[in-house]
Amino acid sequence: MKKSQNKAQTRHRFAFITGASAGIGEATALQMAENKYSLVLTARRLDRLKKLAALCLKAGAPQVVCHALDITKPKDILRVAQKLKADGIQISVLVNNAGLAKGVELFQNSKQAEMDDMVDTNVKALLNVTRTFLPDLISTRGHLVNMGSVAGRLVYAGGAVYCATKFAVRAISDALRIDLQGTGVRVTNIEPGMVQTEFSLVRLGNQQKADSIYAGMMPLDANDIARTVLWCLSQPAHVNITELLIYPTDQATVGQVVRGEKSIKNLK
Ligand code: 8X3
Repeated sequence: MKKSQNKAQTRHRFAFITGASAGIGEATALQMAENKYSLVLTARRLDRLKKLAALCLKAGAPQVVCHALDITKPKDILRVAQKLKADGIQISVLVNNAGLAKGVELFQNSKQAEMDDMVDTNVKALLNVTRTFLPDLISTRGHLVNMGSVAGRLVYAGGAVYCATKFAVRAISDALRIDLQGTGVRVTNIEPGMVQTEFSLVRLGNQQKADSIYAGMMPLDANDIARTVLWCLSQPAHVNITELLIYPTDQATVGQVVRGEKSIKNLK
């Protein structure tokens, strides 16, 4: 057997998840594990990733590796990619989940650091991670899943920067679908509405304010979104779910939310 054939046989296919330490990333990792995916879990919080890795192995993932990664640092992305290559790990699913919102002030009152954080993480880092692993995705006819948002379709007061970044995620997804035509790589943009995770706490910096966003209504949870990711991945190779907008039943559009007795949780 030729050396190159031997090498090809020892390469293992993995799903790479950014922001896997909590929320949608964590739930997606666990559901992928239940569906027998091998996983590369990345986030800044390595201690949480290690705990999650143990759960994923228990849930059925054949192999799980963890890497502490700040995706806003291009050199760190390359370091992780080189390590994976050296370990014979090839990425066939990339879930660009990491992202954040900071602040809800009108743009004229917004802070430079918050703007940088959102643009650097939601746009530049997503592009850098994607470009790094596209060769793997192309050679495996893989699947790129971007975590967009309803904020990538509609704008709202105080959302100039966050919405711009999610509009960018939608544009990147649509443009890559064109660039990747003929490679077999699928590109999916998931666009959740209100999901109760650490998202609002990170955005508002205060648990009480974060809880008030979901008061009296029934938001989506991370597992609801993870389930849609798995459904997109489970389609046959000729089917590409290009985008999926998912609201809680209590949300009709941005800012239109029923609470209290009209909430799905209280309907008689
Ligand atoms: C989060 C949805 O409506 O808070 O991506 O912008 S929203």
